[in-house]
Amino acid sequence: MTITVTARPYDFTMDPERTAFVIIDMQRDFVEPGGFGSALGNDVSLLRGAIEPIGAVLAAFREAGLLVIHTREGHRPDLSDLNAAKHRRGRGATRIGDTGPMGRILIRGADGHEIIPELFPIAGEPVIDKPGKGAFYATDLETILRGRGITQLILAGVTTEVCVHTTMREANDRGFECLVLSDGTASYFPEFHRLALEMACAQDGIFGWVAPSSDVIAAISNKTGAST
Ligand code: C5J
Repeated sequence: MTITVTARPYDFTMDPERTAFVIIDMQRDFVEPGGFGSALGNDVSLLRGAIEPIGAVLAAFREAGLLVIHTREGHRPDLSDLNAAKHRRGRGATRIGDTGPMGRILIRGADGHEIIPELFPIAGEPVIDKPGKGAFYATDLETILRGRGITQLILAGVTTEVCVHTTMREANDRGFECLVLSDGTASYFPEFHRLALEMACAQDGIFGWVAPSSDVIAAISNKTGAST
C-alpha cells in the first residue's frame, strides 16, 4: 500500500513499509549551548524550532510501527577516526576533542554527543555513529536499510545544508528516494536553510521532495484519504 504526501515539487508517493525516518544529529553538541555548535560561534537557539516537528513525525512513525533511525556525528576518544583536515578546520579556542561544559566536544560517550532528551531513541531504533557529515560515509547505514528493504527516506535534523544535505546527496546516488522535512530541519543560518530546501527540490526534484511535518503526519495517519 502506498500513501500520498503533499510535497514540493509534486506529491510524494510513499510506501510506509519501505520508508525510514532518518533523524540526523539531533545531539546536545549542536542544539545546546557549550557544545560543538557553540564552539564554532553559532547561536544554537536557531536550531530548536526543529525539535517539535521532528517529535511529531517521530511519534507518528512509532505509532504506525515504522522504522526510525537516528544518527550522531562524533569521533572515537583517541581521535583515530578524525581526519586532520576536519580537526584543523575548527580554528576557535575549543576544537573537537577538547573539553567543554558537556564533556569532550563531539566525542562518543561525552554528554554533548548524546541525542537530546526530547528525541531520545527507544529500544529497536538503530543509532548510527558517523565520523563525517554524511550518514553513509564509514557507517553501516546502507547495510541496515537494504537489509530491511528500505527504498525511501524521510530526512530531518540538523543542520539542513551540512549533514542533512550531505546525507540526502549520498542517499540519492545510492538510489534512495528522499523527502526532506521543511520544518524538521534547521540551520544556524536561516538563509542557508531556505536555500538548502530549494536546492533539494529544484529542477523538478533534482534530489527529491520537501514537505512540512504536518503533511507527512497527515499521510501516515491516512487523513488525506489518498492511499492507493
Ligand atoms: C555540522 C551537522 N554542521 N550535523 N554537522 O557540522 O550538520
